[in-house]
Amino acid sequence: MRCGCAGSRGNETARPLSLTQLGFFGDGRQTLVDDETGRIVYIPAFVDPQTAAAWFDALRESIAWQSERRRMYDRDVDVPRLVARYRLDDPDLPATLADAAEWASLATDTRFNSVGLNFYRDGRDSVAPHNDHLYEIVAEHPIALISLGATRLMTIRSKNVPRRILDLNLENGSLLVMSYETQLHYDHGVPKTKNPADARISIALRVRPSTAPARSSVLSAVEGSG
Ligand SMILES: O=C(O)CCC(=O)C(=O)O
Repeated sequence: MRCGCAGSRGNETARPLSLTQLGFFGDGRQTLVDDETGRIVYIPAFVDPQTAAAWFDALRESIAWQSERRRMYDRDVDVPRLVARYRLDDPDLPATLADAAEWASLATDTRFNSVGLNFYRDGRDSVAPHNDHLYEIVAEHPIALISLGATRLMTIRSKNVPRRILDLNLENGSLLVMSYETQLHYDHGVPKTKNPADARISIALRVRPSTAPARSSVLSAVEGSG
């Protein structure tokens, strides 16, 4: 299966939307996987363009973006993107992230408790194919990814036969929802591109186990070294 999913739907309001407005009853929603391997749903224009632009600017300016290095084989390499992470009950949570979490929670009927941020400065930034660590997410809750800024390709590939490849353009303002089960069956990644690419920010909402070690408010994301 290969999917060049694209499309957009204008929405002028800056307030949280009802489920009907969000397209959960068909308007623009694309169900990419819905079987025993899990469920992947893509919703273009989940966030209206004005709100998406305001969120992008606010996050780019206000987040204490971290650059990281990781051990790869026998050497340390730069993680090719900037990252940050908050718990949603953090008193210092930026208002933009509280809003984004509320929208995603409403759309997915999920009480997320964690938000990871990725800042792709240009086409050289990326995240390598990976699945979320299963011990870091709670079963039966989905992962929600809101994309802001430049469109970037996400590749979603099955780990086992039958081989499936989904090439999905993540557009500004879109929401991608992946069920927990998909993390068992698929890897996802954002490859580097030689095409000109402006900056992109992704907001990744998750339900983390309450037993997860306490960490400071802004943490480096460990998912995917790119
Ligand atoms: O930037 C994206 O859309 C993907 C981010 C991702 O895979 C992750 O945070 O684990």
